[in-house]
Amino acid sequence: MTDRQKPFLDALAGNAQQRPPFWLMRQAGRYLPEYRAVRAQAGGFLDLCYNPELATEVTLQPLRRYRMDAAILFSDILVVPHALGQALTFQEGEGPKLDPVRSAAELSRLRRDGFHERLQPVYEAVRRIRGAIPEDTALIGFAGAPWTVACYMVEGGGSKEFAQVKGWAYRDPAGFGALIDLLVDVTADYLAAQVDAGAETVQLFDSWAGVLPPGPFRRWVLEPTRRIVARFKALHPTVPVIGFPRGAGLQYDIYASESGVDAIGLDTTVPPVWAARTLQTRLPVQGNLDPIHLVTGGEALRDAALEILEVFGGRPFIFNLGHGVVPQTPPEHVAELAHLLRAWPEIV
Ligand code: 1CP
Repeated sequence: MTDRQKPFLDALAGNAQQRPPFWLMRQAGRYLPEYRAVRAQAGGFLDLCYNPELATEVTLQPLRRYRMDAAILFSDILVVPHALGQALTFQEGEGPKLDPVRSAAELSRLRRDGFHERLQPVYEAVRRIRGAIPEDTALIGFAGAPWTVACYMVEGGGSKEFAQVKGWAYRDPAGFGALIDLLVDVTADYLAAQVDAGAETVQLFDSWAGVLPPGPFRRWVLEPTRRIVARFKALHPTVPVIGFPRGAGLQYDIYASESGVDAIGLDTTVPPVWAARTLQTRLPVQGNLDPIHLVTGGEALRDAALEILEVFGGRPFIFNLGHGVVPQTPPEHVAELAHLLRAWPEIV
């Protein structure tokens, strides 16, 4: 099947679709009972990420229910620091915990040799998923962008203030820059290896792009993204890259024009009319329904989805959420949304 026959890839190539293709960030996960069953069988969350058979199964689960236009590899952005040798655990209900790296001297704890060997199970999952998805469904690979991955590596887990990671970046930009440089290199190679294994596009998740002021945004979000895209494109010139600089606000504009990404993911706070005029005239956009609408459901969900479709529908567009599906989402509400998206524009 050619790209033109996969609506998701066709939209990424810059062609408007009669019915915009869709997928949902975190479309696999705890809101699905069948995910919770496999997760219990796997042991820990990381065991699931490194088990090609089970990672394939949970990747396919949402497609069976909702027939999204794209599958996203089931994994996590934190397998990259883990493969660099940083200790990582996921405690039930608590999120990730890492042994923090907070100075140039501590960078020596990270090792690049063996990186791809440790990630072999992920590449194997990509190969299996590609072989198992329907013909008209595309496969998305992904990684965290350096700034966001560094946030977890330096803070040692989730954070509210980002005081440790910002503190290091502001106090010692050369030392912190060495961590970012390392992440640029391994992330570009990691994404390229996912493509070698069968991924047809890749998304860079910069979930914490929105916490930096303008100067540091340029240096730690925009520049590293630009370098990853350049290094990745040297290996795979025709494979599209989707950037998702969550919370970037007014900086979405320079991110769209300077990062080199082929398409841009909009978070929930981005006004669609502004984005249609300012960003979508330059590149395909993806987004941006508030995931809480999938918790609420009903008329509010329907109205919000239709509003997004009406604003972005005539140009290259991929329908998605503005952030990931949350665990308390009733699966029936996702079914209602999928039904609406498959019926549009006839439904209105
Ligand atoms: O208990 C469980 O089952 C673990 C919950 C979970 C899941 C389902 C985590 C832990 N990660 C994932 C999968 C995941 N993570 C995917 C799978 C593909 C999909 O279906 O979309 C993806 C793309 C991610 C990416 C990810 N992990 C991001 C970027 C996107 C985002 O949500 O902002 C981030 C920031 C992470 C870190 C992470 N992993 C897991 C948690 C709970 C977190 C967030 C921690 C925090 O709140 O800071």
